[in-house]
Formats: sequence, C-alpha cells, structure tokens
Amino acid sequence: QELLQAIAKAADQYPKPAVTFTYGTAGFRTLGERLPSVIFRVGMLAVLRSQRLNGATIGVMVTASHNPEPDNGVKLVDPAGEMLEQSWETHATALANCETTQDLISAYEAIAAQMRIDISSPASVVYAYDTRPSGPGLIKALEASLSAFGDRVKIVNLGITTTPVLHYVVKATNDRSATYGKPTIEGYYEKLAAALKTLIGNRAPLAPLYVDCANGVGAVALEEFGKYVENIMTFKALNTDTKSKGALNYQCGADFVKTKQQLPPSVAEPGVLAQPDTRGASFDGDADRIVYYYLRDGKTFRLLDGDKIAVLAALFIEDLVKRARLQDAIKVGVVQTAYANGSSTKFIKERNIPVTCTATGVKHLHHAALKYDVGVYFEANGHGTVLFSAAALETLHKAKPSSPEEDKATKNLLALSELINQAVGDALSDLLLVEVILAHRAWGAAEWDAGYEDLPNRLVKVEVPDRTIFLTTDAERKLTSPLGLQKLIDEAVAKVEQGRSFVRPSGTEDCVRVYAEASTTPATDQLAAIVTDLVK
Ligand code: NG1
Ligand code: ZN
Repeated sequence: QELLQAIAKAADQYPKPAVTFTYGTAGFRTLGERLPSVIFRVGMLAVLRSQRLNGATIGVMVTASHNPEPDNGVKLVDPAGEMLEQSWETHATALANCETTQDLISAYEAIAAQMRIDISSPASVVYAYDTRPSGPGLIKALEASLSAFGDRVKIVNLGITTTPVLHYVVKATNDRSATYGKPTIEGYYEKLAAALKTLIGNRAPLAPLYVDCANGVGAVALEEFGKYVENIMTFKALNTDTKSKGALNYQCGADFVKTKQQLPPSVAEPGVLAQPDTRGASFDGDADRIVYYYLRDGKTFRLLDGDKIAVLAALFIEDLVKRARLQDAIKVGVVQTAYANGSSTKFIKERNIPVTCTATGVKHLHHAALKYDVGVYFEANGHGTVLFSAAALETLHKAKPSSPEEDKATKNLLALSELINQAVGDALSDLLLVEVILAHRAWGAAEWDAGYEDLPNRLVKVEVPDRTIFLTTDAERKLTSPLGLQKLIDEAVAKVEQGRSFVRPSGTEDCVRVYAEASTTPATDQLAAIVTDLVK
C-alpha cells in the first residue's frame, strides 16, 4: 500500500496529455513533448516485467531512431536482448492510456494480479537514450518512476549510447554463463574489437571508410570504438554534429539515403568519395541501421542496402560452413520482408539458400531467423543481423577439423558469431561484418555490387483518412480489407513486366505505404502511381 502511494504521488507529476498512445513496432513514438507520462508508465511496466521474470534485467531505450529531432520514443528490451514479448505490448498501451493516476494504479494492480506478480519483489532495469534534446527530460520521468520503488529496483543508467549497445548490455547482464561479454559499453567495444582482430588476422589494415553518422549517437560510438581498432581500420566520420539544433537525421543518415536513393549532400561534396572504390556508409539516428554506397566509375550513385548486405553475409557464411565441412550440420537461411528487392530474393534462392518472408518489423524477422542454424535477417532499409543458434555454436565448438583450412574456417565462423550482435540489428557491428567479408574476398564495393541488379523500385507514403481499415495477410503482401482492393492491385501488377506491388498500413507513422517494383523505372513509377490512386 505504501508502495502504491509512492507510485501515485510520483505519477501525479506526469499527467497524461489528451493523446491516444499505441505501443507499435518501434515501441511508443511521437513528439517528445507528449511523452513524459508514457515514459513514467513504461518505467512501471519495466519493473513489472522484471519481477515477472524473477528479477531478470529489462532494458529501456529512449530514442526515435531516424525520425525528425522533435520526435522521441521508448521501447522495452527483454532479458535476452530481444524486443519486448508481444503479449506485453497491450499492457504497455493500457498503462499509457490511463486518464488519471487512479486509473493508472488500478490498471497496474490489475496487470500484477492477472500475472500473480508480487509488486514489492526485486527488479532490475538498465536504460539509455540517444542525443535528442528531449532525452534528458524524459529520462527524469523514467527515473521518477523507477525511484518510487525504492531499493527494490536495481538501476543502471548507461547514459547516451546507441540502441544496439543497450540491447547488448541487457543480454550480457542476464547471461549467467558470463561468456557473452562484459555488461558495459566498454565490454561491447572490447568484444567487437577482439572479434575483428581475429578475423582480420595479419591481413593489411582495412581501407578508410566514410561513415555518415546522421548527426546522432552513432558518432559518439564510432569515435569511442575507433580507439580500440586504431591499427586495423580508420573511420572518416561525417555528420557528427550531435549538438546543433535540427541537425539530427536532417539531410543525412541511412533513412535519407534509402528513401531518396541518393547521397546525403555532405557525402556528395567533391572529394569525399572521389578515390576509386572508396565506399561510404550511413547510420541512422540511433545506429541500429546501416546502408552502404559508392560511386560507380567515380560517377553513378550505387546503393548497397540491407538486401545487398544480407546476400553478402549469407553467401560468405555458407562458404565458410562448406570450408569447415559442416554443411550437413549447419544450415544457413535468409529472412526478408516484402520490401526486399525481388532480384535479391531470386538471387538467394538460385543459390539454394532458403528464404523466409515475414511481416515488417525486426521482431518478426528475428523470430523467423531463430528457426535456422544460422539465420541472416535484414530489412531492405538496413536493419538486421545474423543469428547463430545454440546448436550451431555447439557444432562449431565441438568440431574436429581435419585440415588447417577446416580449422581456420571453423574459427572464423566462431569469431563472426562474436562480431555480429546476437540481440538486434547493429550498424557498427554490421559495418565490421561487411568490411571483414570484403577483406576476406579481396573485393571492393563494385565486386560486392556485381552479384545482382536491383529492380527499379518505389516506396510511396500515402495519407489516408483511416489507415486502420487496411488489413493484410501473407506477410503483408496481400490486402484482405478494404474488400475488392487487392483484386484491382493484382490487375494493375499483371500488366507490368516483373511487376510487384503491395499496400500496408505503417506501424510507425499515420500513413499507408505503397511499394512497387518492375523491370524499368517508368513502369515502376506508373505502377506506383496507379496503386497509389487505388488506395486514396
Ligand atoms: P513502418 O512504418 O511500419 O513501415 C518502418 C520501416 C520498417 C521498420 C520500422 C521500425 C519501411 C518500409 N518500414 O516501419 O522497416 O524499420 O519502421 O523502425 O522501411
Ligand atoms: Zn534506428
């Protein structure tokens, strides 16, 4: 009772604005100024979640990723470093929408009672935030919530860091075997640096790489990490201004590059990518996404997106598995969404690597990837990673190589499992993965790009009066509602060579997205325009 009073007293400082909140694919996300009450309540839920899982550490990340600077958001991270279990999203939404403190306390007690949670049992929460100006104020709201629980809750503040670092720390903190790594930001850098050193061996240092940090927290991570790998690689960091108002994600970052299909102006400056075969990469605002690019023949912009990274990684790992002579024990698979370019899917299938298509949102891809021994999952926008199953790791640890080559391949696979973030998509870890593969293959960007040619594609954002009437099936590739609309889309697609188009409501913005691809750019644009008209 005392505890409930303490929570209520603290909650009174954070009244709910007249807004309806939903815990969506990226947690809660809206204007930062609307979020204090939501963050407070997320703190309460994090404690409940931890208590429900016998005091396991839960993560809270305050970020709005690639969204404009005034936005912010919050999401919970489960003990294994994964996204919050889906059944709890409704609890999050319920707490966020309680109108009064009294409603909030009742809803909170109801959730606790329903799951037989003792609200005075111990809990543990670790949190972090990105460089947004609204971050510190929101963190105050979180701290007000957590401290209402007194000594029952163990709190760790990681400060300003990337989303993938927070996921890493959560996973490492909960790892009883203590083999995943030290549960600190330094532990994360040390782990990546050690794996990179193993994989580069006595190869020449990697070519300097331009990295557009989206004026976000990735700039901080890159600078700190750079010190751990000074003699192996150098970063030429661009867009590292985390202080100027309005700079974050503005005209830069992975989302800008992927949606506009062009270089950020700062990277297009003369001299930046001028040397033949120089490559660049863009992080998004919280450094969990990455896309690559280069100028073909020094002129033409070529995007190497999440699909290209997935193909590069899957084929490389498949090669190593064969070299280790473990192909009967370790099956590599790829997980994509409907936004994956049709050419990439075809290319992977032709190489007899299985492909799964899931709904948008990394939690869906992540779960599908767990079904493979080694599951490579990427969204086309550059969010993804590679998961090594416990069984695959055991096979690698127990392998008895019968030649130096088999031994080397086995060790490289193990080092890759250390280099690649096993919790979530991670721009820095993915960057290192790409650089390692290119070094091993002795490839530049052009050779990597040569595998397949993307089909021309368009992604259109359509504002509609009510996006909730759009319902999908078949991994979001078909509409079941509004009735009859899918038939019209199918007819439009059938008229176009290599045509493909689908419509789905966004999980993060109030809009419907239309995707189209076809054999030529004019045909693609036309298909996108026709389907957009059908949706309006
Ligand atoms: P929505 O808004 O549901 O399309 C967007 C991205 C997703 C994912 C989430 C979370 C596209 C087309 N959609 O989702 O891939 O990254 O944001 O950030 O890129
Ligand atoms: Zn992000």
